[in-house]
Amino acid sequence: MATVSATDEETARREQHAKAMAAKLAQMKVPDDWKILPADPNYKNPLVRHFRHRGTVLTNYHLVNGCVEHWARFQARPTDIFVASFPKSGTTWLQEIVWRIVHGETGAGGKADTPLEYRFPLLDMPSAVNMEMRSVHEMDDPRLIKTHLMYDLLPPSVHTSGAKVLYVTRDPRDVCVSYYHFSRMVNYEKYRGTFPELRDRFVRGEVMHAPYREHVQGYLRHSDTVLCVTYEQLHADRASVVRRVAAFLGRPVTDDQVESIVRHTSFGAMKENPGTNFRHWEKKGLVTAGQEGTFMRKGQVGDWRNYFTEEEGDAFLKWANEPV
Ligand code: PPS
Repeated sequence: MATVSATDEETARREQHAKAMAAKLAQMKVPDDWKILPADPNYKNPLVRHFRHRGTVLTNYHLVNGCVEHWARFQARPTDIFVASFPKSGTTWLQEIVWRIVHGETGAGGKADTPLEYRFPLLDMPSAVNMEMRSVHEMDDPRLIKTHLMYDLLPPSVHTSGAKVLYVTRDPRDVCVSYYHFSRMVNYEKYRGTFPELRDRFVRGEVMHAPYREHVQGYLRHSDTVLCVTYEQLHADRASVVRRVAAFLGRPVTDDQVESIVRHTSFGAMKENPGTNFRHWEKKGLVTAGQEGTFMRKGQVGDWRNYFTEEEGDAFLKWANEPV
């Protein structure tokens, strides 16, 4: 697969933006409810800092970009559809399925090879200048919105508007492995610690959007209103998941449509699709082409076996499943 390098102009723009945010952070009074976590030298991007805010971990990007004010202003609509998750749980997979159920192959929602973050932007950041995402406010109805926010941090109107919320979970051991590679891949983190170091940070609840258990259990507690699916179900029987999602959204699908959605959402198809493999990130300098592979990495169930011993895997799973 051909790699694309960021232009000098893009690299310079990104570095300038990161420095401007660091300068802004240095000048601003950090609100009392944002507690900075100790700097971790394993993050080779020295500009990233993690904070604990209202029980979750966010970064200086969230703070400086005013995300809390953005969530407070956000008004959900009854036609909105949210795909929520703890990062690396299969969000992109479920998003692509939802997008195809709502929009078919093309149409009002744009083309399928348009970067998914334009078709299905993230709620969590307001302007997201740095991530090049589209603002949720610019979208036509029905708005398809991704979020990694914990259930209790969602703007209240999400719960009262009648908007539909879907949540995807995955074997936490595979989530952690995928998280490790993602943290290595993105230049805003450039994680260079070992897997056990990242795993311990994950368990301590110090990675972005942690704590993991509270995140997952917070949504699963609302499974009477939130449609919960798993990454493993998407692997084992995607057609059934497509039908469940379509029924939940009140958008019936024919057998042909199910077959087409299943085909277009295989790992191979989504890796080939530059829109779902986030190939534009290379041009933007968000990732360095060729260094850590692409967003669509392995897409497997059980890759954790290459990173945990059997005992470590059992202990991690026991920890992840403990009620909090
Ligand atoms: S993110 O950054 O939080 O939105 O990431 P997320 O989309 O939740 O998770 C990325 C992982 O999901 C895998 N993925 C898939 N696996 C199998 N089939 C399909 N179609 C598919 N689409 C995405 C992706 O490869 C990441 O997992 P890993 O284990 O790293 O490969």
